[in-house]
Amino acid sequence: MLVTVSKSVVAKSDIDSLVNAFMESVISQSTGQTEFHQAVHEVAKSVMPIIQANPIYREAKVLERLVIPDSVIMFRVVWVDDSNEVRINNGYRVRMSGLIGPYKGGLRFHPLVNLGVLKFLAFEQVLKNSLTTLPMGGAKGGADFNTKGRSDGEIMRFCQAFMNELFHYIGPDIDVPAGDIGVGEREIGYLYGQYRKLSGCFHGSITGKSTNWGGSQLRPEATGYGSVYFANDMLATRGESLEGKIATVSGSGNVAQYTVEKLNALGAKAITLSDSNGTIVDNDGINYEKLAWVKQLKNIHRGRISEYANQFKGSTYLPGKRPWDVPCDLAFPSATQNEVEEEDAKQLVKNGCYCVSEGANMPSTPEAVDVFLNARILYGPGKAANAGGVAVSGLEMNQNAGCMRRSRDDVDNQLRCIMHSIHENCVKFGRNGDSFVDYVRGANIAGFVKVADAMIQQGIV
Ligand code: NDP
Ligand code: 2IT
Repeated sequence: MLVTVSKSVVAKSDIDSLVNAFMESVISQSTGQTEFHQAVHEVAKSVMPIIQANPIYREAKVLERLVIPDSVIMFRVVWVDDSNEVRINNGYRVRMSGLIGPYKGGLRFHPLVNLGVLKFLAFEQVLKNSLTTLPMGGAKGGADFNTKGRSDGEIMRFCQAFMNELFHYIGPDIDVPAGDIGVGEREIGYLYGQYRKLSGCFHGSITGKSTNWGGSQLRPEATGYGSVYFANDMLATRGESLEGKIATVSGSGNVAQYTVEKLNALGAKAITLSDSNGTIVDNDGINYEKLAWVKQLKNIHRGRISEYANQFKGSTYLPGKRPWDVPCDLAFPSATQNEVEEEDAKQLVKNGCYCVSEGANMPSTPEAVDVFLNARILYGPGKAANAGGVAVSGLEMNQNAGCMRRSRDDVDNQLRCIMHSIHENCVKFGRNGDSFVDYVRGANIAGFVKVADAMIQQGIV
């Protein structure tokens, strides 16, 4: 480490003014990109004292440089739907920082995708990837394409059209995309097939591939499992474990499914799942058998979570609701950004929730984060708690480069070790004088320092 992070040399009010001035400049360069501003603001608040205490960072303008992408690729995606209508979508790849490794981060297909959303995700990815201890830069991409209601043929044609352009910009040492919302095993298959056709190579240029053709064991499970391991590590700081705890989980996609699976394995009881239409509550617990049914429903039949309540007696469906009113010990927001608002956070805390582990990226609004920190609960922000997914992607890159494969147990052990080291780093940089751990500050500083040091060491480029 090139700098000291022990104590702040500048008064809090001065730090606030510096953060405000910095944010004014960021906002003026990226008008309307509200999610990006939100992500940058949170990090700036954490790292400004370190920057002020270390002239080397200030003079090199590390933060100013980190918030402007290395490059942004924007492109047209044209494809033909099942009724022979020509469809047009916007495709993107935001390469935020390549300082510590090839660009790495997922692709999101969702109608709300825009440049600001992808910049926020790419910015978070830079610090998240830094936390994993693996050599990966940060990127994110995707399209404003809605996968819902589309046939397999339409999904395939869209993925092929998307890759027709993206393929110019990716490669195992350049940029390695993976999945995110709306991009799962099916989409990765079609994307990789087209990449292989165009490049004529079997490179590890995408992660999340099927284990039959170069994918890592446990990559589908990794984000959800990792988020539960992170919660377990947070609980251990209070001498507790997951055993017997009641958990609420939002979403019902990749991350939510494997969060529930690992909660079951470690003796906790998950009682909710959701989608953008509503929430199901099952006080008996979403056991393995019920989870297997959910996986079929979501991954094969592409159904809605409301169907759970028809299938399993004793469960209820709450249309239009999120899970945060349901009393629990632990909460795992695993759907999307800003899905936990201030009132939700207050309700969670009021009902006794004392541990939140974020499977999703930036699921809590800044006001909700303040509620958690002021209540001094265990709060694991997404860039730390959900880093297991990209960490196993990093292991997949490493296996592809070495033409080798790792066993499930090996990958699981590495995932546990990586989540544990992220937790340790958050504690190291986030522990307050009174021993409360502010995991937000810890994750931001630990992720930032490594990237900032790399920036200085690599010169003004
Ligand atoms: P999936 O597409 O598999 O599932 C997404 C789930 O979230 C669905 O249940 C979906 O419901 C719900 N959802 C999506 N958008 C919204 C919205 N605007 N409002 C309410 N619910 C919504 O995605 P993942 O499980 O992969 O991703 C979930 C979160 O985890 C995202 O924040 C992603 O960035 C993050 N993440 C994912 C990783 C991965 O490896 N996949 C790694 C790290 C983080 P509906 O069907 O109604 O849209
Ligand atoms: O947000 C994320 O970390 C991901 N969507 C996974 C990225 C990856 O490259 O595996």
